[in-house]
Amino acid sequence: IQVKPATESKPKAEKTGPPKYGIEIRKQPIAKGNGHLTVSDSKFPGNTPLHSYKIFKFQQPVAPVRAERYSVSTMEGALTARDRVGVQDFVLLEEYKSENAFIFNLKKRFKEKLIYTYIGSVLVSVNPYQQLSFYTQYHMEKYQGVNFYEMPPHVYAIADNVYRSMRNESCDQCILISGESGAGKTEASKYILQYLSVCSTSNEQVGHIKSQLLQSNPVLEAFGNAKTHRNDNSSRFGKYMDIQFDYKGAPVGGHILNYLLEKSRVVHQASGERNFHIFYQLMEGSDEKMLRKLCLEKTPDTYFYTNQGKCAKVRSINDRKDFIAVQKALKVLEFSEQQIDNLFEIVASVLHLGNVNFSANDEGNAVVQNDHVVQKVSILLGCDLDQLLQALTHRTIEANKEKMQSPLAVDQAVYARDALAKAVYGRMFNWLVESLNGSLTNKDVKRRSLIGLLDIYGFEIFKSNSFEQFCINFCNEKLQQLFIQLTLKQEQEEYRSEGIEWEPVEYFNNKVICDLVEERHKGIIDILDEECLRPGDASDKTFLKKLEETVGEHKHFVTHALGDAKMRKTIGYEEFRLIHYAGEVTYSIEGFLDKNNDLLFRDLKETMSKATNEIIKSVFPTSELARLKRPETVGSQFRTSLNKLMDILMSKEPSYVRCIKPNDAKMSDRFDDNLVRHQVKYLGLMENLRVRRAGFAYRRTYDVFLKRYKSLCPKTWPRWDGPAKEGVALLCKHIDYADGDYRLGKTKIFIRFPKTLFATEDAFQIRKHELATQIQASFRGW
Ligand code: AOV
Ligand code: MG
Repeated sequence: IQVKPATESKPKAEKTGPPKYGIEIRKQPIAKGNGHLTVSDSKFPGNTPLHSYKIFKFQQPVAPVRAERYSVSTMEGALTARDRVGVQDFVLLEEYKSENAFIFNLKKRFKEKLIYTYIGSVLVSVNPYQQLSFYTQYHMEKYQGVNFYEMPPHVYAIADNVYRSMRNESCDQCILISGESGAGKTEASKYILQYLSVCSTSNEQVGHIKSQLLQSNPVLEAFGNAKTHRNDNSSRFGKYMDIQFDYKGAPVGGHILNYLLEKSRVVHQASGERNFHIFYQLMEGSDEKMLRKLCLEKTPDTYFYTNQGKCAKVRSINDRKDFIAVQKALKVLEFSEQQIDNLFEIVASVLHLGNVNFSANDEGNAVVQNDHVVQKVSILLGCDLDQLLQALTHRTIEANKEKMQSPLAVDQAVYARDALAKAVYGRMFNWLVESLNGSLTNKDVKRRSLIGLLDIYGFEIFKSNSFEQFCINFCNEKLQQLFIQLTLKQEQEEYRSEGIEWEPVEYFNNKVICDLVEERHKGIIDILDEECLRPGDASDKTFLKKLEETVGEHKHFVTHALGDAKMRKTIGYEEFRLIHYAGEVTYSIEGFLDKNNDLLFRDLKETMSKATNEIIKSVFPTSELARLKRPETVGSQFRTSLNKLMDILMSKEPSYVRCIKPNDAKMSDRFDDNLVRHQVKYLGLMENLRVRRAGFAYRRTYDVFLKRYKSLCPKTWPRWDGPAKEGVALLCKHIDYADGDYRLGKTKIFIRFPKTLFATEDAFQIRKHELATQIQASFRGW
C-alpha cells in the first residue's frame, strides 16, 4: 500500500479547535487540497486511490502515523471506520439482537462493496452481481497464513483457515456453502478451489492435478448447469468434492459425488429458462464440419428440447467461449478423442430425439412421422434403426410366459421418447462424473487428509413447483439441520473446552420438517413410494389423498382440503404446501409418481445396450435387463444419498459460507431489505449470532490480543516475555476492565460487550499516535 503524504501546510480543521485527543477521519472525494491523506493500492493494477481521508487534529504532516493502517481494508481500518463501513464481524454489533441492525450493517457494507462479514467463524457473503477487484493473485497471496481476524473478511480467509487447520491438525475439513438459488454458492466454491490451488505447495505432478481439479468445473457446469429464472448459471445437480492432500499439503487427488441431476429439464423448460448449457454450446461453438457430423443445425429454435423457453441467447452467457473452455478442459482431464466424440454425439442425439414426432394410425397406435430424424439418432448412437423405431412405438409385455409386442398410443410414445432422452442424458452425466473421478484419483501418493467442498442447488420457489423442487428443498432442509446441529455443538464445545459457562439459546429446529419428508413409513417419501408400488388405480391424486390421511395433521403441511378458508384460495385441488424453514412452497402433484418411478421401458434399454457408442453401451449394461428387482425409487435413492452425505460431513470439521441474494433482479446496486431480511431469518443468522454472542461478543487467543494491545500497559510494553495469558491478565487489570466484562479461558480471552473492545481499540489508536509523535520528536532532536 502506497501512502501519499499530505502537503506540509497545516490542516484547516485545526483552526476550528479540534479535540485534543482522538482522531477523526472523514472520507472525502479523492484528495486535491491540504490536509488530505490518500490511500492507494499500488500493487493492484488499474486501481486509483481507494479513498481519501481528511484527518483532523494532527499537528504534523500525517505521514508518520503509519497512515496505511487507515485503509478500510484492514481490521484496524474497519474498527476505526466502523460507522461508515459497519462492523466486519456481527458479534461486534452493539444491538446484536436487532434484525434491523443486522440488515443495516449488511447494507452499509454492501454499498461499500464489502460483501463479506463474519459471524464469528461463519462467513456471510452477499452476491455483488459485479466483478470485484479482490480476487487477484495478489489478494490470494495476502491471505496466506495470516491470522483469520487480522485481515478483512474474505472467502479466501475461510479457505486459508481450513487449509491451515487441515495441515496443522491433520484433521479432515469441509466447507459448506449454502443459500438460495443465485446467492453465490457456486462462485464461492470456485474461489475456494482456486485459493486452495494457489496456496498449496506445488511441483510438476501436483500442478497437473491442480489444473485437473480446476478444470472439472467448466465441464460439470456445461453439462449440469442451466439458466433458470433465479440464476443464469444455476446448478441443477448437487456436488460434493473432496480434495485430497499429501503430508506436505500438496493436492494429490480429488473425488466428486453428484446428487440428483434435474433430468426433467432435458425435455422441458419453462418459458424464460434454458436446457443445460452444453446443448447451446454445441450448436453455437461447433465448426461446420462438426455440425455436419452431428447432423446439427446451428439454431436452437430448430429443436423442441431447446426452444420451449424461448431464450436461447442470454446476455450474460457466451456459449461459444464456454464451449472452447469445455473442450480444453476435457483434454486436460485426459478424455480421449473417441470419448469426446461419443459425448457430443450423445448430446446431439438427445436434440434429435426431441424432434421425433408421432401420429396415430387407423387403430389409434403411434407411428413415427419423421423416420429420418430417428435415423440420425440411430447413426449417432450406433444402434439399429428398426429396433429403435419399434422400441419408440411398442412395448414388450410378458403374459403367460409369452412375449408380446403391444403398440403404444401417441401420448405413451411421447412419454417413452422423453424418458429415453432423460435416461440417456442422466446416465451420460453420471458417466462423466465417474470419468472425472477416474482422472482425479490419486494413483500413487498416500493421501493424508482432505478438504470437502459442498455446493448444491439452493432452496428455490418457482411459480410452479414439482418433484424436482421438492427434492432440492428437502436437501436444503437437511443441510440447515446439519448447520444447526454443528454450530451449536461447536459453540458449546468451545465454551466447555475453554472452561466458560454456557447459556442456552432458543432457536428454530427444522428437524420436524426433515422428519415430515423422510421419516420411515410416515414421511412423504415413503407415502409416495407406497403409491408408486401399489398396483391398480394409484395416481398423483391418490397420492395426495394418502398424504392428507397420513400427514394431514402435521403443522408444516397444508392442502386445499385441510387449509382454512383463506388458505384454500391460494392452494389448488392438486397441490400441497410445505412450510419449509426457508418459506412456504406449494407443490403441484402432477408427475410426482412418474418422476419418482423414473421408469424406462425395457425395449428402449435393450436397444441402448446394443449401441456402438461406447458411453451409451457402458451406461446401459445388459446386466440391468436380467435384473428382476424393481430399481429403488428416485426419492428413496435421494434420501439415502443425502443421509450418507450427512455422515460424511459430520465426520469432518465444518466451516460455513452463508450466501445471500441482495435482490431478485440480478442487479449490482440494489439491496432489497425485505428480501435480505427473509434470508437472514431462514438462514438462522440471528440465532447463529445469538449463540455466538451468548455471553461473549469477542474472543481472541491470548497471543493475538496481547500482540495488538500490549502498548496499553507499561508492564507488557514494549516486551512481555511471560506466558501470554498472564500478560493479558495484567493488561486487563491495567486498562480497568470490570470483572463482569471479560473471562479468561484456557487459551482465549472472552469479552462480553463490543463497547469494551471498541474502547480498547480507541485507546490503542491514541496510544499509537502518541508513540508515533514521540518517535518523530526524537528524530527531530536527533
Ligand atoms: P448459486 O450457485 O448460489 O445459485 P451462483 O454462484 O451461480 O449462485 O451465482 C449467481 C451469479 O451471481 C453468478 O453467475 C455471478 O454472475 C454472480 N455472482 C455470485 N457471486 C459473485 C461474486 N463473488 N462476484 C461476482 N459475481 C458473483 V443455484 O446454483 O441457482 O442455487 O442452484
Ligand atoms: Mg450453483
